[in-house]
Amino acid sequence: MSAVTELGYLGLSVSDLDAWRAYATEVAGMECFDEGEGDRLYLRMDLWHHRIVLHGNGNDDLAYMGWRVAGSIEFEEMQGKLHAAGVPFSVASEAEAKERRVLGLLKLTDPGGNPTEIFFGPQVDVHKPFHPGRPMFGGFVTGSQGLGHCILRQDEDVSAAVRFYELLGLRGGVEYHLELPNGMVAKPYFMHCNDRQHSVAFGLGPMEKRINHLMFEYTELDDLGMAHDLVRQRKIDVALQLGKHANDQALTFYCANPSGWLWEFGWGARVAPSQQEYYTRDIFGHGNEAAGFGMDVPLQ
Ligand code: MBD
Ligand code: FE
Repeated sequence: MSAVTELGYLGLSVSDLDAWRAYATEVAGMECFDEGEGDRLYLRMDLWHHRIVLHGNGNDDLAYMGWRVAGSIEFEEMQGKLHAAGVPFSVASEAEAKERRVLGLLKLTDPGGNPTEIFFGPQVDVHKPFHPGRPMFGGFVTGSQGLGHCILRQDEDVSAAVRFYELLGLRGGVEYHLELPNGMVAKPYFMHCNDRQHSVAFGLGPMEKRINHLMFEYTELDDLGMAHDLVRQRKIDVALQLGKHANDQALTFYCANPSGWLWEFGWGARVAPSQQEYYTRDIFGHGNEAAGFGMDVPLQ
């Protein structure tokens, strides 16, 4: 049965392309380039043509996310699965696929209203070494684990989102019970499709934007440390301080990006365990700092 294999790319709508270029390169260390289109910048994290497109059209939110399937056979099978489940989708034109730098593409919407794409055959520029936007000790963890993970808005119906992502081929479950000050218990839901412990999660509560955060991971601890120094020097808002998550056991911190939502900078995640567990807090750290980013959950 066809299943997605990785979170392959993201499109972000942004209002300040210059601020984004500086943040993505000088702080995060991604490679940034444009191809003269005038309305967008590309961010590179490995040998792919890009992993992130910054569209300068002003929404400051997630524009779309791209889930990969292995090849054309799996792409056909996925269409059959979606059709049988009664999930509406449209197969993109050749021009649209070319715009995304993929061989085939379909578009649909997840139950939270998040624009979702399923593709195969990304353009990989193996002739063009990854050139980080600032000096880096290593690179980004991508490969078969995709570019990272996202926490998405699914405020209407988390179970509908679970069914949707299960249909795409992800698996997962509730991994935390977090007691909130108001006596309620948050039960966030984490889903994976490869060794990355989770590629998508939801159920942290109501969200203003489609996306709460994007997490990406450095191969070297020193690159996370350097990013942390740069974030502190530039006085960028830190929503969650350095800490280690119980589920993926990555050392991470969360800071504001120029669109006012969060990037989670990480290092050292473990691979997904094969059986479900749940936790009541993180291992250490992740103390709340800057408020207003939808991350006021008690992980300590
Ligand atoms: C994560 O990556 C995360 O963002 C939260 C809130 C909890 C566990 C792992
Ligand atoms: Fe996260």
